[in-house]
Amino acid sequence: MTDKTVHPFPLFFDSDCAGVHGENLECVQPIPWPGIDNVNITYVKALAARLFAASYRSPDLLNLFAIRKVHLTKLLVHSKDLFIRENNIVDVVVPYDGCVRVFGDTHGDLHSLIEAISTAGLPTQTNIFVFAGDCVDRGCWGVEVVALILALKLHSPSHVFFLRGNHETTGCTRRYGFLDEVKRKYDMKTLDAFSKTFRELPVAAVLRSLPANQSCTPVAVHPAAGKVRRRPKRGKRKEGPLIDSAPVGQGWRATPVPGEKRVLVVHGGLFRSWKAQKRCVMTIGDLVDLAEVNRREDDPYECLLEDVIWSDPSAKNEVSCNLLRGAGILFGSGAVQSFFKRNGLHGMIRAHEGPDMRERRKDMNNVDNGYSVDMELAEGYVATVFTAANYPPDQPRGNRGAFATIYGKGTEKKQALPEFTSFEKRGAPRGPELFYMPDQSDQSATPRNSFSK
Ligand SMILES: [Mn+2]
Repeated sequence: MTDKTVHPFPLFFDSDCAGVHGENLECVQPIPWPGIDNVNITYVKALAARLFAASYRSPDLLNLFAIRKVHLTKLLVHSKDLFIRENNIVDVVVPYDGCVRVFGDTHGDLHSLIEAISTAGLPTQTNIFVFAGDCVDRGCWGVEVVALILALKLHSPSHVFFLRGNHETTGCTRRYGFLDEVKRKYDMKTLDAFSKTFRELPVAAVLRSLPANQSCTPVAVHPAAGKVRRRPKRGKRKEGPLIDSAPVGQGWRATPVPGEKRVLVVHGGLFRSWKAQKRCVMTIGDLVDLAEVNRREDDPYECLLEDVIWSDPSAKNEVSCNLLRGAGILFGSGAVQSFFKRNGLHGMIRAHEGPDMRERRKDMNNVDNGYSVDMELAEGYVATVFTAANYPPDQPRGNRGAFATIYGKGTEKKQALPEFTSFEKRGAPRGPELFYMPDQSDQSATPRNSFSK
């Protein structure tokens, strides 16, 4: 970081924006809001440069020198308008001559995210991005990570997708640091804007590799998608307005096209059916169930929505409660085989488990390289991808971060498994630890870092 002429991330920092190396932050002015119609790649790069520079300084300076509160709110509100229009399951056609990149948990690790995107290339119509959730909490730069992803989404709505993880919820953000981060950098009103955007995030993507060149087929988004009818449910529930479901096939295609390969992307994994109203019933649901549920909850703590963001694969061939998490289920290969057959799937890429979690699950592969192939079955595979390198920040395990790539059928890449790209973290501030502590006492979480207020 001493050489001011060569930046470690030239893809992002080819602009002549002052302060891209962190040392020159005093030169940086907060980026002006370009207007919703002018969120172009120049703007995204200039924003990334400021966020990167600000990561070397006190969190208090983010609002002053990188991105003003009113501007951050614009990103949140405008992207929320896009997410509202997306179905629970977004339909992603893998570009025939291109690819889809799937990114796992980043947990406020801005530098792993920048490293990953620098390797993957910027999103285009032949380089589609799917973020599989858990962008906030624990790391110190959750605001920055989300701001960058939302800027990419606004720049390229049909080529960037952001799925909800279990940390994009009110409960987790209160306990695992994001609340304290946003309070420190902005205020509670801004946190509220984050929460309102998070509750609109879709929860799954189906990546479809088509046998013929249909790469330019736009992803259909129905105006009512995301505002689907709530299933009747016992007990007291806050009822939102009832809006007719988006027709199946608009926004999500239930029936596979002959010859296509379909890969499901979710944060956690398989989920129980709505029929399993009682928690002891372990009936696995189908994509149709997931497509029809009302996902707009601050804290999804009901079978189906909770499971999809909390569940983990298991080496045991059964479905059981996920006692380690206290939420979601553990699903074995039998459930996966049946689920894949019923839903015409050939694979599942999920995130959710970093090196610390896998340390506690000795019968599963480690994720030291940022990924793990958890199941290889005749019907398809289950893989885990984790993008934050050297995680968790308070007790780093030295792991590499990674993302997964699914190539289109015109690229002559083997399709049996995704391609995984691992990387070391570079360009991160050095020195004392930089992280937020889980709130395990009456005291609220505080950043344990070298910045003093
Ligand atoms: Mn998670």
